[in-house]
Amino acid sequence: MISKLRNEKLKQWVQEVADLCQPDDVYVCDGTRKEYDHMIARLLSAGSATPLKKRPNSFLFRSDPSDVARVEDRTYISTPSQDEAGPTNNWIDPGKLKTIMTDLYTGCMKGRTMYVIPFSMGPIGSPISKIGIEITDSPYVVCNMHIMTRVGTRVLEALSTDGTFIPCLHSIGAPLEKGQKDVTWPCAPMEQKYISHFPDENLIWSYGSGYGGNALLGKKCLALRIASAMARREGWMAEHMLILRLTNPEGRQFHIAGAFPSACGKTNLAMMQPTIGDWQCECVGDDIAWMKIGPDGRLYAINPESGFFGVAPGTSDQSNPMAMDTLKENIIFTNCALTDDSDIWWEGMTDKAPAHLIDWKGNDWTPESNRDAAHPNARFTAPAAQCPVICRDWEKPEGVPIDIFIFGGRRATVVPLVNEAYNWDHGVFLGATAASETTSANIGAVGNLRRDPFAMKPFCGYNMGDYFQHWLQMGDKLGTKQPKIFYVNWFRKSPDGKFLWPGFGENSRVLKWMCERVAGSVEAEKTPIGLLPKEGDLDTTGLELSPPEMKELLQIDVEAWKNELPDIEQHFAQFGSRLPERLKKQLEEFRKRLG
Ligand code: GTP
Ligand code: SPV
Ligand code: MN
Repeated sequence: MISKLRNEKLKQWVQEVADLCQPDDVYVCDGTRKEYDHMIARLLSAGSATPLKKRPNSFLFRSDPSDVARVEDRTYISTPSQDEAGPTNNWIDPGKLKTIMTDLYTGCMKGRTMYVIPFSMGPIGSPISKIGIEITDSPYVVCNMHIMTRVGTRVLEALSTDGTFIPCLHSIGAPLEKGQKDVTWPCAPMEQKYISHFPDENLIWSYGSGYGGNALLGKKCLALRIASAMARREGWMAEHMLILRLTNPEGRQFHIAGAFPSACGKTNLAMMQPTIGDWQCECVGDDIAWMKIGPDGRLYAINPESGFFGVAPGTSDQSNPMAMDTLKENIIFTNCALTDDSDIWWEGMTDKAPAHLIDWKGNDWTPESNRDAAHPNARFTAPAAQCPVICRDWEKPEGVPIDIFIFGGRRATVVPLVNEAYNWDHGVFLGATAASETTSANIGAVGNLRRDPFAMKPFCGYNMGDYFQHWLQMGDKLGTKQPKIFYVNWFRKSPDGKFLWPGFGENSRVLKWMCERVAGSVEAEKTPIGLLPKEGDLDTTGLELSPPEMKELLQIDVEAWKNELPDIEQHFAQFGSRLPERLKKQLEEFRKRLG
């Protein structure tokens, strides 16, 4: 199989990895439906997959209860010096880390097949696209990569004999001794998990986990951590952003890119169905944007992925009907609950839970069970092309021109529904100081407030101080073609703990105001934190929201904002001399505006 590879570097690397990991056999993926079916058949016979009768070609997987989300504590940016990785990343010296991991990789694929997955992030052959090769011992990963990226022989053809690729080595870290029976979700214990990045070499080594961003290496590892470092070197941007097209009743298109932390609303906003008359929303991407300045000086974005790896809980016909329509066939569900009639269910899918389920751990469940039936980070893997509102231009190699950037997060208090930056530097300040309550997309405490600059804290492949500088420089290059920057919070709560804002499709009202700001058709209210909608400018027709509730949503409590200052100072202080002067200036101006 290896001898069939025509790219010398690839052939050599695959041989090296095979020698190290000692799999029983090696298989080079061709990306065909036949191959997918074959993998699924293997997973079915191993008991890892459950077919879903209600959804053609769809399967449920249950992970090991210890392997349910990304592991930020075990994720490393391994640059020659710790300073290059910066204060927001875990760091181990590359030599040391490679020694540790080479030890782990030695013989780690015994008893298993080693799959070689040629994949393209971005349309094959597009000048923006990058080719990766993932080596993995997980057929579940192969199936997911088929959906999430463009896999197969066409990629090898594009790579040709001398093309370059990003090597992504993955092992679940669970070799099988002769005669040893496999488990349904093999993985390694937490202390052996390593999700490692070597940005100087464009190299990814992942060990021990089979879940999501830990294992589908095209996504967070390549398209964000490695790509962000490449983007800085090459003068473009790799961001944790959804991309959507909004068309107003007059037919004018606005393209919006939004960065919210994990499980904070990107997928939902990307497929949102506007509740306001005659506005149309189309989805270009739900998680990652690669952006380059085009010949006209504007910023163009592509979605490097070809699927959605979306949060299942909370998804319903009410909250995200377009996602529900996408999920009808050809889907991989992971850690959802199983119904008695062979369908899936999760918290929030229906008002009333079914009377009986098999929960994500494989146990009987009833509404009296007092625990979640689906894991809070249960996910669906779905082909993007199946989304009824996928934008007709979603695979356009040159991308779509961005008019608006949105930052945001999950904040029960303090942060208003929407706020526009005074200018680019102020917008970068808003992104750099973004804070959000932690979610179950990472293994760790949920609900803790943390600074998550640009929603990139877990995904920036270099020093975050330099990343801020890169944003400022991109703004300088864009000049008058800069997108406008906004900050949103869909998650403000009333004193009795309820969300004040209805969210989901109603978020279109906020996007409409942004578009009107871009078009210059409405004024805005100057406040210490930024520009807010003037009374009556936010379209609330038909919304059951009382004037006091609306007031609370847009409320700016100056004292509460003053209380944020010490934390912002501390956050900035960790970057030392790498913190751009222009951001220090923004902080001082903010302090002055607060009085
Ligand atoms: P990742 O895939 O982890 O990057 O997450 P994401 O940013 O795409 O988040 P997603 O859209 O999947 O939303 C995560 C959770 O937030 C789901 O349970 C949603 O139902 C919920 N959510 C999304 N948008 C809104 C909103 O506007 N209001 C409220 N209250 N909840 C929302
Ligand atoms: C996220 O956590 O931001 C995700 C899910 O999009 S994962 O691919 O697991 O990182
Ligand atoms: Mn994400």
